Amino acid sequence: MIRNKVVLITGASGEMGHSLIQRLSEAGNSSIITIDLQPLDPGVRDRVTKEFTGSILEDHLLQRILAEFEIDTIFHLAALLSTRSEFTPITAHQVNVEGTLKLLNFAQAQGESHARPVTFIYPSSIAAYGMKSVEFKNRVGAVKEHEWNMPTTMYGCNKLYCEHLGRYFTENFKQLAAEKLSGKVDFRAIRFPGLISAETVPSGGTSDYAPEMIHAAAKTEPYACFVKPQTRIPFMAMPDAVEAILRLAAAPREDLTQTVYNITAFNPSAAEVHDLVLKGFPDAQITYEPDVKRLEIVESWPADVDDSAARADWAFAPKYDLESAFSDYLIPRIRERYRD
Ligand code: AKB
Repeated sequence: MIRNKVVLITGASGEMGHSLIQRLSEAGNSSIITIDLQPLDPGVRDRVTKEFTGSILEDHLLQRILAEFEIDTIFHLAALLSTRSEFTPITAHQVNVEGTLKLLNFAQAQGESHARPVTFIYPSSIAAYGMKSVEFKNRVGAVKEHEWNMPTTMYGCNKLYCEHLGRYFTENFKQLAAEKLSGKVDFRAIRFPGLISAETVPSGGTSDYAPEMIHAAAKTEPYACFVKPQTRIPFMAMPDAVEAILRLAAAPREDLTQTVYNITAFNPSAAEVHDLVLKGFPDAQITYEPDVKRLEIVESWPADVDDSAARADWAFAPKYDLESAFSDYLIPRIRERYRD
């Protein structure tokens, strides 16, 4: 029986999904299928082989995909982000944990059916960390993957636990491969910092203040920032985030010394982001109205992360630093986007 070989993207309508579809289809060597509750943006719809509208929690959807397609790689982007997850923690657990477990099990069934491991790319987050205090996080600086794994949010707990679930499935795979049985799941995770995209505005996250500030300025709307001027976490530009997941997916398994990797590009304070926004949009009206709960979440995330393992193992190298992310990517692209 012949099934079509494809790459599966879950949560494909989200901010990273659109950029990933564009990059994969431009590279031209993979057919793409997607799952999301929301329909894909018309701008990317014709780039995918098949779009499934529905939830990753629906077994019949996964069964249909299993019957029709042979999947090499899964980019599992579907998740409820950190702020939204605090409002609906049980739903967050269902989507973020039970959804990921279903997908891992699905990957295992795929791997068994074509006797090759399925590469499973999982975007984790700096939310997996929990720093004791602002003073402490600023003092310790860049944290390594194994340090301060004490998340304070439901989303952070979900991400950290799913990293372990993925490692469990992969160790199973390594053991089976050593015994020359069929391979199953090859799980690889990136702990992303806050992401800033020129194309989309995120929703439901807590690092959203930086992209919201820039997009509001471009639309000449006032913006009240929900963290303090001195609040600091790591960030990166969306094209570098997409390049990173593609690079990790393509890395030879034997080069990977861990299943979870930090990556980052810059770590400005909110005031430093504000200054760069003013350079591009001098009339921007930005004020600070910290939201106690959201500020507390951001303050529990590290001020910086150590990404030396990603740089050494799979040559992670972001193109944009803080200045060039604004001057060469964000300001020109966002200005273009809102031009009337
Ligand atoms: C969020 O704010 O929830 C995400 C993240 C840092 O994982 N952007």
